[in-house]
Amino acid sequence: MPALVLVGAQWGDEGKGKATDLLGGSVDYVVRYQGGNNAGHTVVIGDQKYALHLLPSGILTPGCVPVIGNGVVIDPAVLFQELDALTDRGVDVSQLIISANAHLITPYHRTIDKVTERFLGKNQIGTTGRGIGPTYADKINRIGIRVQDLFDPGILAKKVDGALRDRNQMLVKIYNRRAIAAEAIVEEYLGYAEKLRPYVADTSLLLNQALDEGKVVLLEGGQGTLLDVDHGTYPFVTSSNPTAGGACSGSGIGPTRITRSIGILKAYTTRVGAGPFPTELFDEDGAALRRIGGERGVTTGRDRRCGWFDAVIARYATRVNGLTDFFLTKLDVLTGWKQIPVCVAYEVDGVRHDELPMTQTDFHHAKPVYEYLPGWDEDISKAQEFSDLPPNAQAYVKRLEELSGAPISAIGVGPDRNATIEIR
Ligand code: 2SA
Ligand code: GDP
Ligand code: MG
Repeated sequence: MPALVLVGAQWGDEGKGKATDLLGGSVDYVVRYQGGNNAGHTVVIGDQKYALHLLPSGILTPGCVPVIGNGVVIDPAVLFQELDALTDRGVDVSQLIISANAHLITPYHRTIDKVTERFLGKNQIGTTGRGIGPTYADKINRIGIRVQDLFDPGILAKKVDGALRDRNQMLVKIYNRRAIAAEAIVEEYLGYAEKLRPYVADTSLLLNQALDEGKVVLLEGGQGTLLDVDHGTYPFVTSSNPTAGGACSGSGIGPTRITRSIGILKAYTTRVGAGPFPTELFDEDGAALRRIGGERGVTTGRDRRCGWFDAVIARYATRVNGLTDFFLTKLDVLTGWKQIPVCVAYEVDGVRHDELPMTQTDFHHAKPVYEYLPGWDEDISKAQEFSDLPPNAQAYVKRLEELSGAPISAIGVGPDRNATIEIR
């Protein structure tokens, strides 16, 4: 039986939290497969708003088992803060399962994230400062700390000591910072061991057994396609693979199990952090999208950069994720514009590009080629059927579908779980 994957089709914050929550009722497991508490996934249920960072959005659906897969990086202090906050609000978190192979973010990863960013000056990536990049760097360097290491104090002490040897030299000599003491970190992290133990399992084994039994597994991506370390706007990316391929390596599920790959696509574009963004707006339209769309980072509170819809990016997301369909979100935010520009291609030094340019240099110089679609004034936030939308809104959706290369199966017209048009 199937696994399905849900990925951000742009630079993140497309509304993946809401989409995961929507699907939660029809799936048995929801799995985070990459990233960590850099993510900010918002779910609105009636008058209750939840901001999830590390936990899968499926944690809010009773009966659905939330899983933190091996590809995720975990800050244990944040994990317990998030679990406690949900418990205080009456959410049952006892079903959570955490991979023994997931890597741990430590205070030195957070410190290195912050000092390296500061050192880059105006060339900053604009990271969330949560220690994500340095933790993945240690994983790839084979000096990372994994969840299972907490259950072997000798190994933990050896690993923290080993990792800090080089890191302390760097902190002291290059960044003029104080060295970090290994003992304090080992003591703090051993303190998490018994609290974590009940949640820890071989998640790959459990998920594959669940699939064998006919259960449905939803793999929930964080960030987005253009923030992928391989397929995104490198180096202005996160340090993991949010794209659909990452769902396999980050969960231990084989690609033949995945039958659906859903791209979450905002009806316009946003980005938080530095890096190229061809349709970015620096005028009143950009400010209006930010204001009406509430475009502010869920984790850091930073203003998001805003721009018009970019179909080149949507087509690219279809291709690199093998998307079967899209959820189009935040269509309601576009109500009130006389006409809405849609980027259909780029121009780079006088040459038209219908696909993402091969080189970073060309992408940095890409100028959008716009098509202008007529807008609508009617309030669409109560629409429940596609036919409830005004004709110009219908035409906008149809054109985006045509340009993006995969069918749109749901449309978001408001933050609430129910403010959704499902297209059958
Ligand atoms: P990092 O911290 O190493 O992952 O940062 C590297 C880049 O990835 C971007 N990034 C994000 N972009 C959009 N949304 C994210 N989550 C939060 C949200 C962001 C926030 O939901 O609003 O609150 O600022 C997210 N996480 C990472 C980041 O901006 C860097 O460009
Ligand atoms: P994620 O990281 O992809 O889960 O997205 P975020 O939660 O960071 O940002 C999406 C924001 O848009 C959240 O505040 C959601 O509540 C909100 N949202 C999601 N879908 C819709 C929609 O269709 N319309 C409106 N107006 N807001 C939406
Ligand atoms: Mg977000």
